[in-house]
Amino acid sequence: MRCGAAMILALSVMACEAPSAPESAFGDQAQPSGAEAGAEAPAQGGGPALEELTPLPRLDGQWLHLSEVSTCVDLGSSIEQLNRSLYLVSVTQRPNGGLIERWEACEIELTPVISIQASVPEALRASVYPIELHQGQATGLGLERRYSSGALVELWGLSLEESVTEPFPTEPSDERIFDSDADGQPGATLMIGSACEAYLAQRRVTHYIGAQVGFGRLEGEAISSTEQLIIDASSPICKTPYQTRDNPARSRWVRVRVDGQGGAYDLDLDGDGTLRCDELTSARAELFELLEPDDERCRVQ
Ligand SMILES: [Ca+2]
Repeated sequence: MRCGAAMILALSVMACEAPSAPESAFGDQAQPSGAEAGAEAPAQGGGPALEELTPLPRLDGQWLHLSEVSTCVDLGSSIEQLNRSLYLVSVTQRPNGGLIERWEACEIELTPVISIQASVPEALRASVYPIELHQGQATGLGLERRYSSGALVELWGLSLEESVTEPFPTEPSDERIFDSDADGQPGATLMIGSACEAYLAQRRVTHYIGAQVGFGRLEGEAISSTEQLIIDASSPICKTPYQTRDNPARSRWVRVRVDGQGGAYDLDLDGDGTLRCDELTSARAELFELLEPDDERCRVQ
């Protein structure tokens, strides 16, 4: 059984919880060994059946993490823009629950604003990621498990000593701005539409907080704040800054184990023992239901 995208955590817990095992004349069959369950569980299509899965004591392993962060763009009326980022997160959990996480961004998608599609070039993605984070914490087991990522700081075209608290640059001449994607233009280059390039500095700080809601699946809120300074552009039309607001009530994340442990999804499709982004992006549609932009959700209540 699979869990639908859950706006409401409580509903999702109910939807994903494993059914209690029926009384059996053959003893307890709900404890298969992890490796065998993994080999037998279907990795694709409908996903593994919950009753065949083995609860895992720690979060160690590899996870596909979809972050959907909502921003409201105020251009006369308010328009919702979603940043859908798909990360491969490799997790090591210490005995105290402290987490070492390596975040690789496989895909960063921005939904269009008034039909203009911004896109993140490969050079920008490769210059920023992976990010290693040592702030996460997990406590509890199974559906009691709670998770916090700590501050994931994504700096584009920018170098800061105090990455969260240092004041963000306000002038293009700020010496902390640098050509991080090495394309000869200041800061990081974002494509605006198909022809225009914007050169910018950006800081995004995100805390992912949530809970385990089913086998190999965590969900929760994304508390995220983005600052941006447009330094220059290849055409004046791309240089226009616009007012944006963070929209935390719509921002959320879902994380699914994809390394096959305990009967989880195994997205090592070519069986070479490593997970690569090209194996993962095709699974996005299968594993996650996406939010769609809804400008109504940008009205100030
Ligand atoms: Ca650059």
